[in-house]
Amino acid sequence: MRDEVVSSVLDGEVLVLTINNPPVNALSNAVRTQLQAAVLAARSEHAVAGIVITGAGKCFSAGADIRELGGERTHPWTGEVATTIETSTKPVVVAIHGHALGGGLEIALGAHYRITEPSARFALPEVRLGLLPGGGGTQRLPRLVGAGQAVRMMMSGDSISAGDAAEIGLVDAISDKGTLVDRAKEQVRKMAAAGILRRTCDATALSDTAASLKQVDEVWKKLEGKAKRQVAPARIADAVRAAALHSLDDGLAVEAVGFAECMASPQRQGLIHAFLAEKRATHSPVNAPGRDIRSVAVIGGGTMGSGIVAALLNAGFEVMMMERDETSLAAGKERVSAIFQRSIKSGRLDETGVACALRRFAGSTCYSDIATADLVIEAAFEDMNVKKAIFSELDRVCKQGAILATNTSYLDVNEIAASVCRSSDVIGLHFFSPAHVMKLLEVVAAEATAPDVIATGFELAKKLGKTPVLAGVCDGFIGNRILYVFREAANFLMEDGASPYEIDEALEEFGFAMGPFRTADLTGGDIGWATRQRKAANRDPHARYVRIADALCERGWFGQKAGRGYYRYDEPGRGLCDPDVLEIIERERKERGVRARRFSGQEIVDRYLAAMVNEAAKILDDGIALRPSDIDVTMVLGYGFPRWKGGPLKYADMEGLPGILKNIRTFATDDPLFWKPAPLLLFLVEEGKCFEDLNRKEKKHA
Ligand code: 3H9
Repeated sequence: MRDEVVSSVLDGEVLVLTINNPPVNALSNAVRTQLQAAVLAARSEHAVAGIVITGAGKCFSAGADIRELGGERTHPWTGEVATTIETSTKPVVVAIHGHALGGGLEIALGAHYRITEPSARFALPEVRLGLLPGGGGTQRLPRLVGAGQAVRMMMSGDSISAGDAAEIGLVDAISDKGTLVDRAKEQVRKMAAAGILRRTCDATALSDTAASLKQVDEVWKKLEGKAKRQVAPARIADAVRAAALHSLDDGLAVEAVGFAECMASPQRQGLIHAFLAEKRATHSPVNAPGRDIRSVAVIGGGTMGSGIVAALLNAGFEVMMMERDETSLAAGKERVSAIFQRSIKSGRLDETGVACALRRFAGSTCYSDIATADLVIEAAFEDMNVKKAIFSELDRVCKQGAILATNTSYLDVNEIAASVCRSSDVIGLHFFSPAHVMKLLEVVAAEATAPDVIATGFELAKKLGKTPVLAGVCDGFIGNRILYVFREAANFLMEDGASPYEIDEALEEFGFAMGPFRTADLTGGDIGWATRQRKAANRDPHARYVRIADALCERGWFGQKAGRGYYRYDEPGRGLCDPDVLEIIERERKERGVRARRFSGQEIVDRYLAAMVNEAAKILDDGIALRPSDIDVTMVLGYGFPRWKGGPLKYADMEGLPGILKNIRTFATDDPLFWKPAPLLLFLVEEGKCFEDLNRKEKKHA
């Protein structure tokens, strides 16, 4: 017997169809088939006067089953189900709670009346997966709410509240919590008795064609620059223009062509990979419940510390900021306050929300004040002795069972853990700056870290709205270890003949938010300089070392904050190419006896990406990352890797690993030490496998 994923119950003359496909009522093939069959059967069922469609569990429906997308498209499609509902001769009312997303909303748009709980949210987020709403959404939503409103929703993928949905005409009524399905039944009875069918295809929000086309153009013009490398937004604009110009059927045909183009695009593969990779990373890698965390102390009120404080306050924690003296504490508090002021200005928070958050915030200069904290996050200066001194104080004052976390981005968490009497309570929580904005959290498990401490890191990330990635201990963990290597590849390219501007341009053209030299100017050259000095004693004497960055730092050209770096910042803006920098580079080349040669944009991308992929494979070999997709998540969320390419290892799979290995071997003829192929890469190529094969294995932390 096939599984029942749509149940039907007849209540008087109302047929109630309930989608029951946990966890999010995704529209799998079985759901679509059973829903379609039930609505069709009701047509000839005399006992049925009208239909209510609702969802079991936590939401109405999150749309197409993302794991099925990309496989063969099977009938009935979401659009066919929506049309079957729309053309039903008996009224259909949908009752929405939780979420109506993507295909879920498209099904609802096919109905004759939409009623919702006040807390429900609505979105057509397909664009985030490289798709357009292919279940009739591009045609029905604009007919209902107007072209401008519809195209904004579809191009952003953002969700709107029930209140906003009612205001724009997307839903017809908001019911009290708990009475949703009863209200829907009542409504369908009324409509059946009065013989009313309100079909979305007859809605008139597009009746002024010229105005509708203008609205699409206006939204598109605003987004074109941002979306220019992506397929889906342009196809959404085409489909909504078609909705304004043509009949529903003709518009649906344009939608179908656009959808097929999006499905065939590698961007769709990259974006869906990124979505699934994030979901996979979020699962705790240990079989243990986390510890209860209510109050958190943050040591250090600098940029990082204050960002972490803001993130914690936003998530509802009681937070204490610790600083060494009153002046530093006042400065730290000022930074937190500035973050909240910016949130008010941008509309992310209102005055009441900020006041409520700040009531949970306190500061101290005395360790004994944090004795009762459940979690302490040290975000002090990046120096092992400073960290050890702080952890020794924490060891002395903190209550038993408190978790002691360090936000170090490079230092040895095992060494920090070994310096206290409760090593199993120590963990790395590596936030990315600005910590209240960036979604990535590297959860660094030291050798002695207890499983429930790791689980707490994962639970904390979820509460903060961040994506956790488990990392082992090594210099730079996952992200910064790879960063070091691809930055080296960029430095070699620069010394060998490409200008920093050509390198940035090639990589920005590839899709990185910023090239490596623009990024260095933004983050400040002094940090990297200090790291290089720290590592100088242990550097392999045979390893190539490019001195150009040091030469800039010696002149105080630390980047944006100094007004000069690789670029000149004479006035606020993106920075100008600097002939003085090119002269310094030329001088360095001469001193090294390097004859500059030209690199095409493609060669620049090939070297940069090969370095990234090779180091990522070494990280997997070393057991620092649990699976390839975690590395993709890290690079997408933390290092500006273009999401629509999925991440470096998805990119490598799509390019083909043999080609990447061939490139590495070619580059190795100049520098065999740097370009030594990772054993895992050699193995995968030999076996004819790819990184995705390793994602499929269920992984747990050892
Ligand atoms: C679409 O509809 C195309 C149409 O136009 C049709 C064209 C013909 N499918 O996030 P959570 C899983 S495109 C399959 O932790 P939350 C998720 O992976 C689709 N699985 O919970 C996770 O599984 P696991 C457009 C899905 O409460 C579990 O559900 N729709 C789907 O924080 C729980 O998820 C979207 O893009 C799905 N559609 O948030 C919706 N959705 O535990 C994307 C979720 O094994 N989804 N799962 O890792 C979301 O935005 C959030 O998941 C949601 C729940 C808000 C629903």
